[in-house]
Amino acid sequence: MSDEQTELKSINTTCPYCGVGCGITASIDQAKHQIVIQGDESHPSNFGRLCSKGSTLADTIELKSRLLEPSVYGHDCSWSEALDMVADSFMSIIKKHGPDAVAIYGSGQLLTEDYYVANKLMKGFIGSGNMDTNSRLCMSSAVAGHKRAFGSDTVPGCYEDFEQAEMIVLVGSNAAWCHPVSFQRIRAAKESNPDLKIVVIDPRLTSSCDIADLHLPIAIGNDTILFNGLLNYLNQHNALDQNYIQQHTEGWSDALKSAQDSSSSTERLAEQCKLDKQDVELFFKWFAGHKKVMTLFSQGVNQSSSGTDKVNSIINCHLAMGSIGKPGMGPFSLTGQPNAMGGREVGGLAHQLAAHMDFSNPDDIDRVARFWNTDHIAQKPGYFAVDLFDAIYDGKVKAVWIMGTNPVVSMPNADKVKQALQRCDFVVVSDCIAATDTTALAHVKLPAVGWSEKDGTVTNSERRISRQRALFKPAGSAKPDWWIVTQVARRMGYEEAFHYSSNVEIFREHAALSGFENNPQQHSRDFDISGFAELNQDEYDQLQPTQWPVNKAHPQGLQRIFADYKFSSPSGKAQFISIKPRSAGNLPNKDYPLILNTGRLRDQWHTMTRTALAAKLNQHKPEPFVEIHPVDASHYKMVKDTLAVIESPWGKMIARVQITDTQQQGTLFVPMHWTAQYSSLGRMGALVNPVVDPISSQPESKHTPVRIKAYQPAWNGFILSRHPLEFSHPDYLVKVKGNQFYRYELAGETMPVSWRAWTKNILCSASNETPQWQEYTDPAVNKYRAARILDNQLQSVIFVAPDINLPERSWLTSLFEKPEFEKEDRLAVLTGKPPLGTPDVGTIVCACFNVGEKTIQSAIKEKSLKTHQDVGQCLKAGTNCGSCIPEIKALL
Ligand SMILES: Nc1nc2c(c(=O)[nH]1)N[C@H]1C(S)=C(S)[C@@H](COP(=O)(O)OP(=O)(O)OC[C@H]3O[C@@H](n4cnc5c(=O)[nH]c(N)nc54)[C@H](O)[C@@H]3O)O[C@H]1N2
Ligand SMILES: Nc1nc2c(c(=O)[nH]1)N[C@H]1C(S)=C(S)[C@@H](COP(=O)(O)OP(=O)(O)OC[C@H]3O[C@@H](n4cnc5c(=O)[nH]c(N)nc54)[C@H](O)[C@@H]3O)O[C@H]1N2
Ligand code: SF4
Ligand SMILES: [Mo]
Repeated sequence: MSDEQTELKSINTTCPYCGVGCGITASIDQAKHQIVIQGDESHPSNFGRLCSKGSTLADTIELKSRLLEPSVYGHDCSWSEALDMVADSFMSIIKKHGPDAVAIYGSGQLLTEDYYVANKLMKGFIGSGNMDTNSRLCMSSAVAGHKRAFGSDTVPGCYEDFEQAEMIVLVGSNAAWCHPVSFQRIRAAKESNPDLKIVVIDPRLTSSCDIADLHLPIAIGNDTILFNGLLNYLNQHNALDQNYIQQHTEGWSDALKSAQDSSSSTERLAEQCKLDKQDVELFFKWFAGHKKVMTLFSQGVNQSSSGTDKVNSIINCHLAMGSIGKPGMGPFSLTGQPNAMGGREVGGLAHQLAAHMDFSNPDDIDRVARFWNTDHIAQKPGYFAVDLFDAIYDGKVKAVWIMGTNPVVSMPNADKVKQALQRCDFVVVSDCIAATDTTALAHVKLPAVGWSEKDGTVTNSERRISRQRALFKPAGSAKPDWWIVTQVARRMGYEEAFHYSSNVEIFREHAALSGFENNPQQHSRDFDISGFAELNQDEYDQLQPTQWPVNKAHPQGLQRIFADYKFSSPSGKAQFISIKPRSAGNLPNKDYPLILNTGRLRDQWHTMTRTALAAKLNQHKPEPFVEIHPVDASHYKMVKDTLAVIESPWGKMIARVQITDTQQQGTLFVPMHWTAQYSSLGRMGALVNPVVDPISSQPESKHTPVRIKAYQPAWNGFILSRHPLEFSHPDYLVKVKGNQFYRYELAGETMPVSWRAWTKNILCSASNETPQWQEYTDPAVNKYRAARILDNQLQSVIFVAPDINLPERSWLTSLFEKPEFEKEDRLAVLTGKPPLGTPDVGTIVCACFNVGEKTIQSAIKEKSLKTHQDVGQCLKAGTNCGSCIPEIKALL
């Protein structure tokens, strides 16, 4: 180590993004406030691997974008002012209108400790069930399905099952992009065991199909028909485990009858699901022919008005084959958020109470009330997310506290949600980021510590509790969410119940509640971590990743639940559920003939508040887009790379057209990520219908009737600038942070009178310097280009044209990384074409190593590369997280 190098401190923590729950080893340079991120090789959920998002976490740690000070009605203030304001306003509304006039809307991105106290405050002490969470939009169908089948919300299996399985079915999951480290684990399992069968059931041909032996592009919403058909097939082909069915389950004959009623023949089924009959038969044959089958499911299942039924139709098939509770098999719900599971444990959903107890059981209410020592406990469920925002809109709920979620973007019918908050008497938002679509509507903003400062626990998809540890001191005046909640609770008069001085005290209490009057012999509540109830600070700090339950019977935790085939239902048996398939809530019609599907991209996290800060993550898909099948594209006169307006009865958005046969005819796909912070019209939540599942109340985010038409602006253009720019929106604007530049994609309905004046106003207004100015105008064809150079460095370029005939951005953006602006660049910049011999990398494919499409293409050609491994060896592309491998393969 050289003299300048300071000693690095190494801390193990957990990734704050998806439910895979990867362990991270962070090497910290406290003095420079810098970290180096690596996968934690000892963490059993990832063994050292990270995906593009986890690997770039260091790039998201910046002060500029952070919410640093509390504020009340737009004015920064002290913590005590802000906390008093929240407590007083809540109390006065409760006094006037009762406890149900206030609500908390939380998130699977809160730590368990944060979540626990928020839930305890609302349900235990304010005395209302009005604490719901964004998990209502994410996991609630899985929760309801588990509860119906097992009597408890329990994920039976674990990641180790991937290696033991003979067949893995991915239903409504694009794990390649959304659970990349688990996906790579499955890929590796397949590589070492080519007999492992992989089936992907998804209306789109996604990157996850890269390792699939069979892809079933099911028509959106029809999974219950398919799995009912499978149940029927298993029965007809003697693939049942009669013994298991008889001894450990109930409801078989009714479930079978429903399945028989709904799937008269494979032809009919294939027709309904718009699948190939042979493909369906092959899937059924494989499922019936393998003992160790795992079915991994995610939002294509949960986010549906039949979401809960979809879950149970899957579980039914596993129960019929006796494949639950044994290694290498079973239904497996992939959780979305880092602490989606922890939120379910504390009871964060409005129908839940705490620690896997809920309002449906009066004994639970009594038990929790005694444990919390309160006589104020809520007696009934509160509003579920969609109803909650309707109740706010209608003035029934007059104060809401939103923590760790961005509902103005992520809720269905999001324009109404925005109006609801605009009409609400009192809106409090706790966030770590200053400018979000939701903080924009807050009366009180409370700065929460973000990842790298937060400290506590999260639980991943396989029930594994891991520690997130603080790497740095809080930024500005930011405070932990648990601290903020307890301070408000104390001000509301609940000093004693919220007298915590550290997070470990909260964790201990949560652990104790999970074991309170919980008899493991009777399987009364699977969620039992009473083994942690006595943890001291040091043990908490050293806590190793552990799968619950953790109790006397399983002091080290437990990999698989239900191995004894004892379930948590009153009879101790698992329940078959009779499934009668239903169609989606709103079907396409004459005015809205297409179906809109929504979902995720590889490199962005939800509403982009953090991932958009990492330049590397913005290169793969820089702009909101809509995917459309070639036949629909020609029918609706869509041209590649132009803009389109998509409208539903609820709202509209504008997105860039991508024509692809990975999309089914009659359907469109848009990513869920863009917000008003990064795009003027890319907030897709505005379109999404507020239909919910009748059992889980989870919104149907994957199926909204829409129409599409070309957006025909008078001009198109883009600006690249070394510094962020402020300008009043043209009609279409998308902002992208790059490495040492900002990119603005633009379009407008009217031409400015003078392009020169318009441009100078935007690019030069903030500075009084006299830059060198290069420009080129062709008024005859309405083209304009200009470059602004200062101290021999490119400051900004603008290109405008009446059509989309504009230069590629990749070479131009590389000029911002150059220390000196060279002579040939100077000449080339206005043509937008690199000087001869300059490499142009093209669109970034590998975000981890920043390798572009054109670089890969030319290496393939020049070096005759044959496989993705060859490309990896030559360029490193695809060798870290592996999520770009499908794209590399496509280039090959
Ligand atoms: N990169 C990235 N990763 C993430 C996230 C992120 O924002 N970015 N978010 C995390 C969170 S919170 C979640 S919940 C998970 C979500 O993870 P996933 O559920 O895998 O992600 P989605 O893209 O929402 O949807 C998955 C697929 O469902 C398909 N689908 C739509 N309708 C149907 C249907 O009716 N049937 C079937 N079988 N499939 C259908 C869609 O075409 C889509 O490809 O991802 C987590 N991981
Ligand atoms: N159409 C459509 N809509 C969807 C989906 C879909 O597939 N399609 N998916 C749904 C699903 S599964 C989900 S999970 C939701 C996600 O939707 P959201 O929860 O709205 O999305 P995020 O961007 O994750 O919002 C998290 C917010 O919390 C902040 N934050 C991060 N860490 C902390 C913290 O520690 N404390 C506090 N106080 N704040 C923090 C972030 O800056 C951000 O503003 O979207 C849902 N909406
Ligand atoms: S797969 Fe990626 S996003 Fe998910 S936990 Fe691991 S590193 Fe984080
Ligand atoms: Mo989610």
